[in-house]
Amino acid sequence: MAPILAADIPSLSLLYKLKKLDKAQTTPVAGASPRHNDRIALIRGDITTLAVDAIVNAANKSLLGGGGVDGAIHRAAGPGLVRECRALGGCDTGAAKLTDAYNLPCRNVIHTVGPIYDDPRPDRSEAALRSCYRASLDLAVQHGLKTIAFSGISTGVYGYPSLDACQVACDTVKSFLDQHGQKLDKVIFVTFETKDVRSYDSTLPLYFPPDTKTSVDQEKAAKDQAAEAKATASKLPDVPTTDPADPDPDHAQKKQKQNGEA
Ligand code: AR6
Repeated sequence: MAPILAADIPSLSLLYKLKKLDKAQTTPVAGASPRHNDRIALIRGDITTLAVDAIVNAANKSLLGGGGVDGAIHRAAGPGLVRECRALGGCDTGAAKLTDAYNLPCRNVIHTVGPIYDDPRPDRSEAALRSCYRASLDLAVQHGLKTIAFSGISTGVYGYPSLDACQVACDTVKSFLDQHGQKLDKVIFVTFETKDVRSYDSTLPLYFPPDTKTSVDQEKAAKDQAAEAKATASKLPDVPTTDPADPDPDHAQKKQKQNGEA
């Protein structure tokens, strides 16, 4: 499959314009605005096909590979990746480490270790998950990586409920962009399973709402255009309902003859 370039991954601004993403069904969170909508992007698919600066791997503490997205990344990268990971000495939950990408089309892989969801103490899981996003974004900026794609972290075998994890992801990325927005060109959320697609479709508009000013302007422009078209149409002559009379009666006969000859 041909790699997908960062520039070809639709931003939220575009998704709203194309009506591929609805505005929030409830009031957006406090402080939410459309200012990051050109920098946030959403795509459903296999993260290993993205030709971005960094993809973020939902790894385990060993960093030596596993199932899910971790397995897919190691398979696509080839054996060089696990060799480099062996030298890293593992990674703590909530932390992140950077490697080369080997056979992957991206430049680097950021490996982060999400929490195994702790049902009785969800606040602990939330703090660790927040830390994964924050540490990954920090690493990207430190290394001058401008486009970063996140798979779901902990939302597979680690059991973090998809909607809750999505809220943490959106909130942490929003706070980061509020502070360091200009240091990143694109933060891409990559969904894979339907549950995550639904979570992002309903949650993104709460943190990154559409630009209603633009929508109102666009609506006004469309109305103005329609009114202008109506006014122009009213000035046009009526469409004839009968054939025009031929000013040359011989011509009519000639035409009939020609048609008969043809
Ligand atoms: N591209 C994008 N997203 C994917 C892909 C893919 N190719 N494959 C799966 N996902 P998981 P975790 C999504 O289980 O819960 C591993 O064994 C998937 O739909 O990969 O953090 C590690 O070694 C889900 O939303 O990671 C660890 O031991 C998300 O990726 C453990 O699993 C994360 O699911 C980590 O568990």
